[in-house]
Amino acid sequence: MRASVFIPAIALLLGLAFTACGQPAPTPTPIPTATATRVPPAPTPTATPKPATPTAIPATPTTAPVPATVVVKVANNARLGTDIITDTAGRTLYARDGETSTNITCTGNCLTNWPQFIPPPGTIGAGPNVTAKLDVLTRQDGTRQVTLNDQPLYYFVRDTDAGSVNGAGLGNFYTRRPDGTKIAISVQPTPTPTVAGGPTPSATATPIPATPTPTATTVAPTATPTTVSQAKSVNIASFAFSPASLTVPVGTTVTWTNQDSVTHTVTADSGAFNSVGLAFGQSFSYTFTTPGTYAYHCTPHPNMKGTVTVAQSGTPSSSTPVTSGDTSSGDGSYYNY
Ligand SMILES: [Cu+2]
Repeated sequence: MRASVFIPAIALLLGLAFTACGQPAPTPTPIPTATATRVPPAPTPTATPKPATPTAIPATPTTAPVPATVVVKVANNARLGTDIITDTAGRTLYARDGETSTNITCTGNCLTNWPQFIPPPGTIGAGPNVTAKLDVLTRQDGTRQVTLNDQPLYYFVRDTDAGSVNGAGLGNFYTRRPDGTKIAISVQPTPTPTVAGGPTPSATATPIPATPTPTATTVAPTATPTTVSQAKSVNIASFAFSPASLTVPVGTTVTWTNQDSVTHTVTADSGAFNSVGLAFGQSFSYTFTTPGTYAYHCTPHPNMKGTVTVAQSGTPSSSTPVTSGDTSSGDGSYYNY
C-alpha cells in the first residue's frame, strides 16, 4: 500500500520525515497550509485594566464551622418598657434569682409552670445586640437548656404570646436585659374582678410600681384604693411559715418559698389551694381574690400552720361569706415553681 499524498504534508507539518513506506518524501512544499492556521501571536493587549471587580467571594473558609442557630434575640417589651431577651419568636425568657448552671432549683413541678428553654441540636447563637454569653447546660435528667450568662432560661406557662411577661417577679423569676442582667420589674397577674363589668383582660397586668390608682369610683367616702395587685412573700424555713400570719388586701398574690432541704407543702385547710410538695428552693403562689381567712398547713408536718387573712378592699361588697374561697366565685389562681 502506498501512502496517501497528504501524509508528506502532515509529516512536514510535524517536522518529521516519514519515510517508513520507503518513498522519499520529496515534496518540499514550504508549509502550505500551516500558515493559514497560524494564530496571530500577539493578541494585542487591548485588555482593559479591569476596574476592581474582584469583590466576589469573601474568602469562604472551606473548613467553616456549622453556622450557629440563633435562639435568642432582643425585643422591646412594651409592658416592661425596656429591651428584654426573648426567643426568636419573641416569647419572653426568664431566669431565676440564684440559679446557675450548677445550681438549679427549678425541678419537678416547677418545670410545669416554667418550661426550660431547650436549644436545637448543634451550635447556638444570639441575634444582634445580645451581649450576654449563651451556652447550653445538661440537666441531671439528661435534657438540655439554654443558659444566659450561666443562668438557665425558662418560659412561663401563662405567657400566651410574644410580649407577655406574666411571669416577671413570680417565684423569683425575672426577665433579662440583652447583657444578661436582671430586670427587677415584677408583673403580677391582675386580680379578676376589679370594677363591675370591667373587661379586665387578664393579660394586661400593669407594671408593678404599685401606685394605688384610685379608680373613678371615688364616690365612697373612704378613699380606698381598689384592688391593686400586690405581692407578699412567705418563707418556709426551719419547719415554720414566716410570717405565719399575714393580712393582705384582695387581689394579693402570696408566694411561699421553701428554704428547707425537707419537702413541705402549703395546703389550705379548706382545700382552696394546695402546693403539693415543694422541694428546697421551690415556690408556690396563690392569688387571693375572695376575702376571708385562709388557714393552711403543711401536709407532712401538720404542726406547721399559717394563716392568710384577706381583707375587703374597695367598696364594701355586701355578703361575702368569710370562709374559704371556692372555685365558684372567681377564685384565685395558683402556680408552683
Ligand atoms: Cu412541712
